[in-house]
Amino acid sequence: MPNELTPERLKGLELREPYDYAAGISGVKVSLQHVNEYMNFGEGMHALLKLNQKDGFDCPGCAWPDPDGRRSPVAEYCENGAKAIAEEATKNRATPEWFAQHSIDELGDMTDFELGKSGRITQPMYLAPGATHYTPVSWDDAFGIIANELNGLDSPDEAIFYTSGRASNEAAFLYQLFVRQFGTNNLPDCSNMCHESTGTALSKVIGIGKGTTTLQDLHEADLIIMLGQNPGTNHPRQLSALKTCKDNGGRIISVNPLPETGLMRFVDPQDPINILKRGTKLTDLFLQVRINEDMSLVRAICKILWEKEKEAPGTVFDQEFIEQHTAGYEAWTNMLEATDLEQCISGCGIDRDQIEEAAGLIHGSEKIVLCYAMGLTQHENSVDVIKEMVNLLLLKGSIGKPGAGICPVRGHSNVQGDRTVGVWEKLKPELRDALRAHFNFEPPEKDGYDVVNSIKAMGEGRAKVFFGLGGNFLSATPDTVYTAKGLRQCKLTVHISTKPNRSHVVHGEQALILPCLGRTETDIRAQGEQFVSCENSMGVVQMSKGVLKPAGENLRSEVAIICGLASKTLGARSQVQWKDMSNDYDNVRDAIAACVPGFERYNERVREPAGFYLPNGPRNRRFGTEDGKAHFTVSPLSCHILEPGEYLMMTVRSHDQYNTTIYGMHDRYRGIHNERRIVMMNKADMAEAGLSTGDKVNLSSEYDGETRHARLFQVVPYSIPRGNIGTYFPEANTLVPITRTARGSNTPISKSVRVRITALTD
Ligand SMILES: Nc1nc2c(c(=O)[nH]1)N[C@H]1C(S)=C(S)[C@@H](COP(=O)(O)OP(=O)(O)OC[C@H]3O[C@@H](n4cnc5c(=O)[nH]c(N)nc54)[C@H](O)[C@@H]3O)O[C@H]1N2
Ligand SMILES: Nc1nc2c(c(=O)[nH]1)N[C@H]1C(S)=C(S)[C@@H](COP(=O)(O)OP(=O)(O)OC[C@H]3O[C@@H](n4cnc5c(=O)[nH]c(N)nc54)[C@H](O)[C@@H]3O)O[C@H]1N2
Ligand code: SF4
Ligand SMILES: [Mo]
Repeated sequence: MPNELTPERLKGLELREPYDYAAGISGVKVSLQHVNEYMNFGEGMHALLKLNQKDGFDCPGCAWPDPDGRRSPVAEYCENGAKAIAEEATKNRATPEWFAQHSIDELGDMTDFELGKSGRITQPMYLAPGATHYTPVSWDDAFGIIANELNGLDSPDEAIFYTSGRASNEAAFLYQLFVRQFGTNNLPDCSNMCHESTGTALSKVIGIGKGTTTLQDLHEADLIIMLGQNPGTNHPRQLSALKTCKDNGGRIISVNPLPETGLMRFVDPQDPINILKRGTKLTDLFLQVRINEDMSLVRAICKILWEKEKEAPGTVFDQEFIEQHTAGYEAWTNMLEATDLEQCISGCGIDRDQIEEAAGLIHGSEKIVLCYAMGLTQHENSVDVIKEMVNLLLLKGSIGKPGAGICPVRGHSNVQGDRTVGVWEKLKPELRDALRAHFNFEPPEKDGYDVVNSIKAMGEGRAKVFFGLGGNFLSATPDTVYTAKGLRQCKLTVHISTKPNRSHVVHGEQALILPCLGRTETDIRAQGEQFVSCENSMGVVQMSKGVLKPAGENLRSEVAIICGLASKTLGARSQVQWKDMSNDYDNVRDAIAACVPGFERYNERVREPAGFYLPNGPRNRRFGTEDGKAHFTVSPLSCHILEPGEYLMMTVRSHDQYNTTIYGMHDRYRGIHNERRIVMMNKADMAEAGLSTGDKVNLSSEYDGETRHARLFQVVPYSIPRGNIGTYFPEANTLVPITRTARGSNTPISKSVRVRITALTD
């Protein structure tokens, strides 16, 4: 019996030397190969020329910002962006005939790669109770089925409305408005699994749940510290910003359990001289930290700096900044006084000399930027870890001045914007008041379910309808077997999607797929051609206007789908002019401007060529905390007690995927080809466990008396600290326990799962 949750099949592992530089000509070649293989070439080139241009569309890849000023007229994108375009604007179609040819069981037997490559969905599809195949359905009937189920629930809180971070501001705002008028705050989003720990930590200590830097700050920094991030793969144009920093004389420290290629050397494919010089060395100091031991590393650095500060007060710390703008300094230095440096050094697993060197670089820098991503956010103590990073910046006064600040690098292209316009399971009182005043209804007050609580609610039968605005809930979430059980218990599961994915295959009693337009496509409504807008990682809101012909005649925009569904479901209960909203998105933006601070004159400002910056107090040292100060905090160090035979596992992305969408089978930079069911392992650990390269193993994790399994993986020797292993997301998600999450943010612990390895004898 095949495993439909993550088909356990091996493809033929091939190992090569990891790359020693990122991008360069091979990146361009791979971009064009993808465009050529999956798209009509003329359309592909047309789309690429408009990607990230001021009159074009926002890249559906990551949330890295575009330059404010001049943009390259031909190529303001990277390999990842080109792949995202090729994936969305593919010439393949998952038509009703395709669905007729493949039963649900057959779809379940496909790998994620095979499912995604079937192409764009062209027609709303319905899976009736007990049916073996999805069949086409009209939009009207689809809305009727959903409205019926929703209105038949005992309570609005029995429905869950998930959002993935690709949805535009316009779609996201209308979605949360619909959901709140329907009567619930059950608005989990991918952010719950991503930068929720950032939002929780930063709003506490600096009074805003976002980063404080601009692109210019990275260019001007004396020192950039990169922690828990793999930019060569996941935010490739960040490498250009790092290169500019180096060109301007800046330094870079990288902290990662893996020596990621993109952190080491960058060959700018657009700069012939740079290519001839074999590129730019990025990292000056690489610190190969143990998984989840960043806190002991930073604590050690702070302790060293504190000792120096005591010797010559005012020469290391920025005492003026500390005095004027911070709170909690005394408690923090008291804690440093009591800190055992040796314990921190042995905890992080890095040589003392290297830690001293890092402390020296920090000491000698006036302007420090600290960038991080999932390597810091997906652990049990992530909120504390991020606060510890802020401590480091505060002691140097490196926040709220040019060339300095904290830079949580966001994932999905509009994940930050979705949150800004109200997608959150917690409804802020200010937004609640604004929605009430503007739309004349009483929004619900009680917090809704986040991702983890949604899964539990479905698993325990408290939620019965699951609705997804984009994303792939089953594969992206932890504890795949348990999540599947929850989805299967639902009466109805619905997805607004562009392409088939596993969440369509593991379904409720009835299921619907509503196919939508993508970013690349033109969106013509009754009032003419529309555009949408997105907020990037640095808080800039910009318009995005597609250029390609839609993948099918029967597709609708996300905005149109939400408006159609809302009027069908709410009827006379709603006074919102859903039709006007869907005919002319200026109406949606006017509503956002009326309800969300920072969007004043939205329609006017979004039409300016590079968009506009949202307000960000900490950029000007105005901290939105209760006392107006930035806060030093004291947290306990990480503590992982591994039993013999246990390893700490992180789940990471390969170079050839976008989250659960698998572009291909090549993790090119790491030299791992043709196989995703792999375990990266230290050679000494392999020897100790009697394992050789390519050996087949099963993995298991045990938490709270329950054992979870991921079967049939192959061992790959890799440069990784002892006791640590790495696997790919989503194949290893079955091992991530739903019962353990980050304290304060409830984010799954996808980067620190205790795992055992069992060799298979075949
Ligand atoms: N091509 C591509 N681009 C993407 C995505 C994609 O899937 N593909 N996904 C998008 C999304 S939604 C997101 S959130 C981002 C994700 O971007 P990243 O956060 O870069 O993604 P991950 O692969 O999860 O990598 C995390 C990095 O953290 C390191 N790491 C793991 N644990 C630790 C730790 O305890 N400490 C430290 N210091 N490092 C650690 C890993 O070795 C790895 O280098 O990328 C976005 N961009
Ligand atoms: N183990 C482990 N798990 C993780 C992570 C990890 O590092 N490790 N990372 C977490 C993170 S950071 C994130 S953000 C989540 C991602 O979780 P999700 O956002 O739920 O997952 P994606 O794979 O990005 O969603 C892909 C699907 O979105 C649909 N789609 C694509 N474009 C569009 C569009 O324009 N509109 C609509 N409506 N649909 C579209 C397609 O059908 C596609 O199959 O996963 C999390 N899960
Ligand atoms: S860095 Fe991110 S946003 Fe920029 S082109 Fe690449 S994938 Fe797109
Ligand atoms: Mo993410």
